[in-house]
Amino acid sequence: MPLRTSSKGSSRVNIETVARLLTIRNSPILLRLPPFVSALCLVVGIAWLFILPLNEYSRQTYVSENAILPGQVHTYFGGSEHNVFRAYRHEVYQMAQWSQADRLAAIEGIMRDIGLKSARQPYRYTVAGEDIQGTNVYALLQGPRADATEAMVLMAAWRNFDGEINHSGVALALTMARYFKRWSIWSKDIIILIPADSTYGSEAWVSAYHSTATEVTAWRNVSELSIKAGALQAAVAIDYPVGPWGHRFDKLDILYDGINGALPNLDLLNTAVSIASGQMGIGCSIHGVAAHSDSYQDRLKTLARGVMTQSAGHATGPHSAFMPYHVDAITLKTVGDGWHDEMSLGRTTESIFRSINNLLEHLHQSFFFYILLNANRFVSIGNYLPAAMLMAGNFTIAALALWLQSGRAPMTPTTKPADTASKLDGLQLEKVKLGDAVVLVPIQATKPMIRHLFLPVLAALAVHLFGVLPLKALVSLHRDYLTLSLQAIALASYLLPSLLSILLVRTLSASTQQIQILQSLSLLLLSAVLATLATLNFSLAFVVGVLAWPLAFVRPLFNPFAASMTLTSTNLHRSLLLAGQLLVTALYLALSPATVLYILTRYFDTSVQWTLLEMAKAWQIQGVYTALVVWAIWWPAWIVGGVVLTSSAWKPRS
Ligand SMILES: *[C@@H]1O[C@H](CO)[C@@H](O)[C@H](O)[C@H]1NC(C)=O
Ligand SMILES: CC(=O)N[C@H]1CO[C@H](CO)[C@@H](O)[C@@H]1O
Repeated sequence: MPLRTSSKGSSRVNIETVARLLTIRNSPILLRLPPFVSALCLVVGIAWLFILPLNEYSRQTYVSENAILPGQVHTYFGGSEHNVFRAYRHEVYQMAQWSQADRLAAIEGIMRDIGLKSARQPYRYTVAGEDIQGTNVYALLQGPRADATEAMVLMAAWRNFDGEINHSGVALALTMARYFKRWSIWSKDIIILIPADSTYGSEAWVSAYHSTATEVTAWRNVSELSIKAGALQAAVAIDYPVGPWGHRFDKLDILYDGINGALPNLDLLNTAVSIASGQMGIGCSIHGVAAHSDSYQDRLKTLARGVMTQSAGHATGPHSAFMPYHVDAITLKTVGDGWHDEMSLGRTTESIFRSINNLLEHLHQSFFFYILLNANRFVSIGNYLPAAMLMAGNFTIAALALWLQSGRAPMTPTTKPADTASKLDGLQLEKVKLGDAVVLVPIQATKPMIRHLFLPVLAALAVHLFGVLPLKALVSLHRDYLTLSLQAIALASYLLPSLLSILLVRTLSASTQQIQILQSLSLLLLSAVLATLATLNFSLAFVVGVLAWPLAFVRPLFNPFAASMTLTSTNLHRSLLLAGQLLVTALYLALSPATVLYILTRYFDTSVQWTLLEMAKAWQIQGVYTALVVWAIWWPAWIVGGVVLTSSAWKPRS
């Protein structure tokens, strides 16, 4: 104990302070505290999301980039363009009945008639035995004032996100192209893109746009683009899924989630919202919450849907593929029955493009990290990030507490010194010689222990590496075997912990301490990954944090008291502890990654095979890392939780 003493008197004071501190350090309260702090983090973290919809924690959106000037221009789209649109719509409707080759030729023909250079891009992906192929058509409109360094993209996928043929969207994009061609104001090039399919067509196009050489592999054959322009500034997709006879819509649903939860600059979204609602009088919705009354409930519902979508990390429209390339992109999707027609949508699109055209540089002023509560209300990262950090903190605290525990063994009564002198605050004290003074310090309830790290570190590494197996199986097997392999993984998930703990405890005779260290390491890794992930994809970190929470609380099942070493456990305390353990165990068993996947497919009313196939395609083609987080981070941590839970069952009885 490094005590600096100048005189006898102050040394006595110091020694008394030390004795007090030692009392606190060993007080049963402090030893029991971590699980409560851990639980508090969890509760506060979840409660945090529920206060975000309040006015105090969210803000009205605003456009911070002055150059955009949303809605400041008069739009001219209308009148004769309406006839052009009707003609194109009719043509597009007919094309839907033709073969792909005829259709591509017809679309290219229209583009050439308008006076644009057009090109095709065939692509083909083979994932899980499924062929995804198509041919994108696109055309370049060279801005009369452009210097070929910047471009904007206007898209309308042939088949929209729901797989419907998007007649009016394609017709409108072609009409806009014809209309834009006559203007001399463009200081950026405009690319008109008709991807064959909303998700993979745009993915193939944008990835080819950003690569110089495309290599052909067994599963990926994406052709190079024969026409390219400058750096893409922004992309806007139109999704106007109505049949040949037209249809008036009520609102624009603005889709903005990108791959892995990346978001476009908030200014682009604000520009679209302020043009549509301010200038054109078209209401805007977010995440399909069409009847949004700006009440607390509606804001919370929007937030919840946003978190769900972002945590899945998959594409939500043609715009999603652009985000990984740092191109801000959104999709305008018409919804509902109302009185707005294609001309209003055309004018909105025109105004958005003219706003982007005004930009002198990439959108950079506003936020890239936000949660929307409504089309014009958002929460910025500073306000929501603590929720995910608390989730990660919950695991850190549990890990540190386990680490501290693993370094101390309970003192057996026989080793108590005989000259136990007196009692202070209910603690037993012993006389200790400190320097030339004799002081009373509390008897140590525990004694320090050397940690044996080799086995736990090796086990933690092995289990995490093992996580590659389910990941590999689920992303590379043929689609027919996906459901079966998930069943196998679910079964293995429930058997593996017991097998591993037999191996560790019986064969390798791992001690209670080593199991504690294993759990501590695994939780530490989980918390570090979640904290890092929170800054990239807040929702995924948060959702995994919530689903994995029992892992912070699982303790050896048949010996629940070993972990909480206190001298003064009463019967009530023991019963509470046991009840808590049973609750945690039940939740632990219910919340395995495979079980959660089954529950989610039930909830969203999709088939397991479809979900797994989509996950495999998203992982392989678009690099969606949700599957990696689930199988290489959450799943191993869950397995370790099970090892901890069952470890005491295999302990040889002495
Ligand atoms: C890749 O696609 C192109 C265009 O469809 C085709 O010509 C080529 O043969 C394909 N390559 C392979 C290896 O399949
Ligand atoms: C041909 C086709 O798929 N048309 C669809 C276009 O979108 C409308 C409305 O969503 C559907 O009802 C049509 O079937």
